[in-house]
Amino acid sequence: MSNIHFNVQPGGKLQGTIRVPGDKSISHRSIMLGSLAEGTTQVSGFLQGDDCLATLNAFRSMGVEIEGPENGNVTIHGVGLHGLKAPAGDLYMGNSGTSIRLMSGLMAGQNFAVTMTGDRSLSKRPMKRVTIPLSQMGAVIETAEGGTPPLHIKAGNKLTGIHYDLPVASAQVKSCVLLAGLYAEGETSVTEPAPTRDHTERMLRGFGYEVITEDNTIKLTGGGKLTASNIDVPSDISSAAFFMVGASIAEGSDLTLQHVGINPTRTGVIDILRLMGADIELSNKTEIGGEPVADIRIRSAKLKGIQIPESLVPLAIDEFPALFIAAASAEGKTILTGAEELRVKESDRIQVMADGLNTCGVNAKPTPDGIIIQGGNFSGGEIESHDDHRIAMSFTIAGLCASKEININNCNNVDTSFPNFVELAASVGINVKQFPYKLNI
Ligand code: SPQ
Repeated sequence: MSNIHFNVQPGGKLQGTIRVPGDKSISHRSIMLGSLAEGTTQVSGFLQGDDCLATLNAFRSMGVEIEGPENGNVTIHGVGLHGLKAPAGDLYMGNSGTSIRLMSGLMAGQNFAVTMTGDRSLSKRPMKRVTIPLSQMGAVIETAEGGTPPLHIKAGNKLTGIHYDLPVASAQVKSCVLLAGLYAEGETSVTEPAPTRDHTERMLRGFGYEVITEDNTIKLTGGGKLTASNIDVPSDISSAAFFMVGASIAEGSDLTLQHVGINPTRTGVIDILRLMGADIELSNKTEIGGEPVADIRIRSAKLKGIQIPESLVPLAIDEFPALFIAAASAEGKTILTGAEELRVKESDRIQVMADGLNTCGVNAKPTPDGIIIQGGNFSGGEIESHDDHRIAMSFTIAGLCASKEININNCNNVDTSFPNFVELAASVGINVKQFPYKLNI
């Protein structure tokens, strides 16, 4: 595959009304629960990005009949919790941490062995956070040295429910343990140190499974069944975030993003931008399939640097690369702490963003658990994305506040979460071009 890079010319403003693609987290979960449900699940608004397609292909290779995706529509003929078949080969999860971590919980409950692999970036990410609780439940899982993929999950180990205190605020670990709990004897419960995205709990309930949430503890009992339920996936607030930041920092902008998921466990980016002085208005609030959605209108505003409240960190965890661009164009200093998790995403997002900002002449100092960014002049330069879609997209919107061109290397992985990013960004006013050019064939 050729190395795709983006060229971004400085300046521009964002105007218009757009709809960004479907939510990645909800799309993954729709395939997982739809496959394991009894009956047929229709999904609309499904994100046709590489990550969610990795999940879809994995279930197909375990015997689930799945039609689509076509224009975001997927039909899943569920096989029930015990209807999966052994795949012919390894399950390739590409770049997707959500696929490998959530599916390790599900695979631990099967009566066949599975090996899950990933790309260069995923093969560096920590998996002990899921293998430790799963082995406490009775699963037998081997990892590569250092606790990274591939994961070899042995067949047919009987699982028993546990209570698990999550050592990190992670929706993937929480979901992994709860999904394994579907196959475990007795009750499985997890307590999280801070609220994280709750799409798994909401969707399980939507499929008729009892999940009890009491304060920060979530519990369910194994041995039940999932009943098929249709899912309308809202637009991904993590994808919307690039445009929220872009419209805030580019003078003269007025942009509306339609039908965006505003689940309160995901809206930290709105709270942080508002604390920085952003002009963000929510309208047409409604609830679809158990998930709140709204239209979001953003008008440009003078942003100021802030100390980001640590309580908002898990609620905006994927939006920090974009928020660092907002901080770089704001007046004054922005300080982030309590965000060490950013170091174990698709890249070390603290270091990689600091390097890129420094390249562009911004004073950004990484700290063990965060970053200090002095807002001010943003020139331009050559950026390495380190296989990380969110780094590539963040430096694309940075063009709006840059004084020189920005070239971003290795942007192939933008397709993992936002396949039409360049076209949509260009259509609302970002001066971005992709090389080699995308061929419409
Ligand atoms: O799937 P992946 O690669 O882990 O994707 C990321 C992202 O930026 O798209 C993280 F790098 O999102 C995670 C998110 O950070 C998706 C997710 C989920 O769907 O449950 C939860 C978060 O991860 P974690 O480790 O905090 O639970």
